[in-house]
Amino acid sequence: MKIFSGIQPTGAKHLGNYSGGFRQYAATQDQGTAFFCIVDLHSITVAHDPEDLRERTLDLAALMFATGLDPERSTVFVQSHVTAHAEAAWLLGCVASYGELQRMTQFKDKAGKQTSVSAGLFIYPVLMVGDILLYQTDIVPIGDDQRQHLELTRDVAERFNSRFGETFTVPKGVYPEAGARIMDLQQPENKMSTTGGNPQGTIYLLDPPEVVRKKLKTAVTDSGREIVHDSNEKAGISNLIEVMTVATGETIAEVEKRYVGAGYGQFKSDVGDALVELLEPIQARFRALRDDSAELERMLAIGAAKAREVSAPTLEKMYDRMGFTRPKGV
Ligand code: AQP
Repeated sequence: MKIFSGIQPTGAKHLGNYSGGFRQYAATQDQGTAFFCIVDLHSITVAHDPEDLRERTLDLAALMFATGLDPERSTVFVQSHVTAHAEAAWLLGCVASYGELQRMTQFKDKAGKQTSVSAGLFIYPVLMVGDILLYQTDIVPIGDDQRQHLELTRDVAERFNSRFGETFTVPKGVYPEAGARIMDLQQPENKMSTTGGNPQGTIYLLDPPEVVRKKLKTAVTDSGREIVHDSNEKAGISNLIEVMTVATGETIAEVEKRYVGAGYGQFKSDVGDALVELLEPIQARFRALRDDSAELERMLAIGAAKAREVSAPTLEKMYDRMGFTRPKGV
């Protein structure tokens, strides 16, 4: 089985990224041949600072290993180090339709918040389609916000296969049972987000313990008392229950049972403690890894070499099936 997922080196990574991303990467890496990609080409779809992008790329690599990716088992690499990704995006951009891309809700949300919208932001889902298909991926561990992009990937793969002949495995998305969409602690109707969220309602993975505890204490809830999961009526408390499941590995029912009769104040404080317990060892591992940039760069270079080797035959097949001549005899 082939596993692939990508994550952007944009901004500070948050608990939502941990829930839908990092922890699923570590959990799925044992199920087959796993590729985890730092999608730096995606990061330039919005205004960015070049120096910041370089630093964030290494930060993200360190976080991926700190949250449990094993370089012996998983291929961790940077998207721009493997030129097949940019090439596949062009070929697949001529298979995906303008109408499909116009329907992407993430594009509509992000474009609505900016005065200048790059063409890259519009076509970025096609880059993601290529990222996944180049590895003949069976499963893609992601959060709920990526569901529509994964559906697009499946549609484009099926269209390519029927138009040009069987070329791609059609991948399936894998979503966490609880915590597939962690919400902002201050605005529980919105997802916890790098670009669109409220920093006070966002738990960053590198937040110090006292900051984590404070953000939990001031989390928005409702006027009730019961710690029960009901996303429609009790969005804030339901989100905190899911945060607790992410921190402890319990199910929603187990958390509810443990807090029968307890008040919101105690619960919020316990969620804060559980998160600190989860994050402290990750932060310690992160600091140790990040201190040695040369070693991180070496690990990423090994990952890129493997990713190039595995993606190249699929890219060749795409060119061939689409009728391109290829350079020969040189
Ligand atoms: N709130 C979330 N709950 C669960 N999973 C989430 N993910 C993102 N937000 C949540 C998952 O994290 C993985 C990596 O995402 P990404 O950093 O590449 O970018 P994103 O999905 O666009 O989300 P961000 O980081 O919050 O950026 P914004 O919102 O600014 O675009 C993905 O698997 C994603 O599903």
